[in-house]
Amino acid sequence: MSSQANGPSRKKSALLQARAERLFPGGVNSPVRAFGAVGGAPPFVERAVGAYLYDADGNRYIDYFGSWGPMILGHAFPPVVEAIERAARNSPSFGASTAAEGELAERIVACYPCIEKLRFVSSGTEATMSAIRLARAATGRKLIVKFEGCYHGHADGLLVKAGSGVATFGIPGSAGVPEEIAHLTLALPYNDLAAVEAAFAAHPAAIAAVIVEPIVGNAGCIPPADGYPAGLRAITRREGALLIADEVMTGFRVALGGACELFGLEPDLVTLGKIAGGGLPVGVFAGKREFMDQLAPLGPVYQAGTLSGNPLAMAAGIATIAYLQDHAAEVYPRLESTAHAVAEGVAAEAARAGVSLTTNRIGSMWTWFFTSGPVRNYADAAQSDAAAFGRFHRALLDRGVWLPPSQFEAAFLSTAHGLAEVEATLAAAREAFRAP
Ligand code: KE4
Repeated sequence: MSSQANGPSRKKSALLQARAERLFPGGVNSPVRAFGAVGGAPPFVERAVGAYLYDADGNRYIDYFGSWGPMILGHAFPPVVEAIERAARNSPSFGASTAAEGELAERIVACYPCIEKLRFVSSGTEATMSAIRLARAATGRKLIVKFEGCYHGHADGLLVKAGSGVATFGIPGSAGVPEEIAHLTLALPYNDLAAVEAAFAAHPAAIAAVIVEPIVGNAGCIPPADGYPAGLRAITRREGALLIADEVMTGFRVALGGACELFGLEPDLVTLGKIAGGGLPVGVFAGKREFMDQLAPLGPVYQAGTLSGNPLAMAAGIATIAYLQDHAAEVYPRLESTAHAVAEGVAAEAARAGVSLTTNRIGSMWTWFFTSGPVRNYADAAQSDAAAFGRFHRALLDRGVWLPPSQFEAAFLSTAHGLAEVEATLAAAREAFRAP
């Protein structure tokens, strides 16, 4: 696979990149955007409409990362844009209570029966960080269990790698994370209930919560094994620990009620984000009243945010969730059939070219792993040929198809993607797999 020798001109992006590198570490405001995992220089996006991104040089790309999940209805979806414009005319922010917060909250509760109360924050990181503080307060315990390959934002206690054994304390996953904090987190292999049992046996009455991506997106897409979500629920309930379902990525994506709906999962707390804000900064942590009412100002757990429940973000979230609720019967089958055509279509092109791929997909989130597979956990995913994925990424980008720039990310598509985009993507993949 190779990029096209006469690939599209990106001169303006190159100039913008040079300025960005003088201003931002790595030229970006979030590391994955730097294309470090796939090589090449990232195009600078100027605008986007429907299924398409347009860069500073006027090149057009079919978008398969959708702002990392939020853009499920496509870019510049008119009801969302109009809602933001209307809200902006009343001033972008008040720092006071508004009716819009209640409207979006009621819509979220309608989609998630496990939620009795919620609180808005401005990112997924804030949501998971706050949920963990709440779980520690509610249980009086300190330890947290997470899973290798799952990402829950960049709070210190969640930037932790596995220790030497499943029951040993975590080690810092980033510079700047003190060992003392990492040692409060156990990082276990995903899809392995025996490892969870061993952790609870080694640390009786000490684990406050288990936080999990019920469908992993951050190691690439890794679905749970049959019975895994239910197994986590049973073990945590028996052991008196809270189960936190981190649905920042999967919420409203794989179903209106996310993975909780798909698997009939009733977590104690759930975190949401991305689609819930329609592309504006929104995070949510939510759950049973007995836990949520421990939050200030009612209870002793402090948590706050200047722009929490921001009127523009609420307007974008309401317009997005309302549309999904009103059109779910059409939206989710459409996303399923389009994603099937793209994901399995590219896999078929790879097979015809003798390229070994494992395709993991649930609904409109998927990953092509460059390995023979199966990919059931992070260790399996790490067997992938990331360099081959990088070549594939660059080859498709030069052919107008923009995949998430890492083997260990999920791809997404929107209701704006259709037959034309499927055919263009399969044609680009066919060429890329056949190029020397
Ligand atoms: P943010 O703080 O980035 O809003 O959300 C953190 C987060 C929490 N939980 C899950 C399951 C997530 O996927 C994320 C963020 N996802 C990444 C994509 N893998 C965001 C993209 C980025 O870091 O730039």
